[in-house]
Amino acid sequence: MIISVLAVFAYFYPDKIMAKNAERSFIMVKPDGVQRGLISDIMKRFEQKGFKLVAAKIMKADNELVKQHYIDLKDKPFYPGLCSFISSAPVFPMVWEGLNVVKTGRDMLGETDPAKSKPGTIRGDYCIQIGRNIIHGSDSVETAKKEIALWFKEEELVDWKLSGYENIYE
Ligand code: IDP
Ligand code: MG
Repeated sequence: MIISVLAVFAYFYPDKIMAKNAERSFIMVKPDGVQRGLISDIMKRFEQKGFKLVAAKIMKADNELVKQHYIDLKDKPFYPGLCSFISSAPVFPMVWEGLNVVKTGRDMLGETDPAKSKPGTIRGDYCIQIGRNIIHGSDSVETAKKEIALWFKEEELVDWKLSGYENIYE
């Protein structure tokens, strides 16, 4: 019954279904991950999962950009050190698209503290301490929108169709 209601919904409102599949997350390899040569492995995990890469670049972020990115943490004692570390060397920001990519992306990253992250997650597999946890991922769809706008210009986001789309989504 639920399936047929969904099928009817999908038939009449294909754009709504597409919109869900077009959720975007801001994922960034931090300087420690870049220096340790982990960009390709991280990209591979998102790509093989079935998510679509919409934007990516290597860049050195200035301190103002990083301070804005982490503005919600401005009262934390680690905020100055965090901002100077993230702006100290190149980072690799990306935008990935797909159904529930924000939540699934966070699951793929693991916990903020690598010591609490399960093996099989990115932080569980590749790092040890919280201040060198190699990767950032948006924590909500709203945050993702803000972060994408902060790090990328509209023209850097590539609109394209994944040829394997029908083999990823029902
Ligand atoms: P998240 O990256 O898992 O979303 P947040 O709480 O948003 O975690 O913190 C942002 C980043 O700040 C973390 O990824 C980590 O690099 C750093 N951080 C968080 N808590 C601590 C801490 O207690 N000591 C040092 N660095 C921290
Ligand atoms: Mg966070």
